[in-house]
Amino acid sequence: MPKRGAFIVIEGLDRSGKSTQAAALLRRLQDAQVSAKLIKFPDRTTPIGKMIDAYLRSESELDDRAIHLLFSANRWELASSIEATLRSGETIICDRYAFSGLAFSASKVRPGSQSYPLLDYDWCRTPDAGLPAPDLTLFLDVSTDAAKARGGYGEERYEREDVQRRVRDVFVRIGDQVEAGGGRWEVVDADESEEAVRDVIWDAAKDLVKGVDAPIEKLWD
Ligand code: 2DT
Ligand code: MG
Repeated sequence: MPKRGAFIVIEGLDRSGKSTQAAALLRRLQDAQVSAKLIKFPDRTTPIGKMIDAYLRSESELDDRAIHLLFSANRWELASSIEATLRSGETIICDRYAFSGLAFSASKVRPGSQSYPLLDYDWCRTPDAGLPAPDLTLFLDVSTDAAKARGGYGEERYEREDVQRRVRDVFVRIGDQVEAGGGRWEVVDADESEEAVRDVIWDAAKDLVKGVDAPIEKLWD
């Protein structure tokens, strides 16, 4: 049987260099004649994605559970196309995925509280269960200081230091859970230079991108 493509997810906080690194990995794969494509969540181009975009730009208000489910639905819209692409032998690099969905929602706190969760962690995890699972997740871990030195956060919802700190804590928990379930979760020190991070990512991905024999796993199975 021919090998399928690898499903590689890049996760991290804002200003961690995810998009830059995802693009760099794609170029490197293309240079190596590996068939690959880059996708990104949220995919703001679909009808659901447009609702997400308006929410992130604070042009609309949505119930916290409703927006969580929309982010998940935005992945489910593309789930079968992700599987088809992988089966065709093409590798996918994915800029954010269900782990962002879980980290950003489960890190929300009740109004007036700094630590009391608004949504239950397992409730947040459930809607994404069954999506194609990544073969490798690279978590780009950036410190608050480095993020600031990179020009700081933007104008969108969640682009605030207190939010980012809480999101990071949930990402650490998620990484432990992915590994406990047999998945591959690599923490990459994203305070390092762009070139250094690029090399670490290549080292982690280079065997996988030769193709994968194992079937596509389901997330949180
Ligand atoms: P970008 O800046 O990468 O476009 O992300 N987010 C993302 C969620 O809250 N839930 C999700 O499921 C996903 C994929 C992270 C926009 C923001 O959306 C957040 C940052
Ligand atoms: Mg952003």
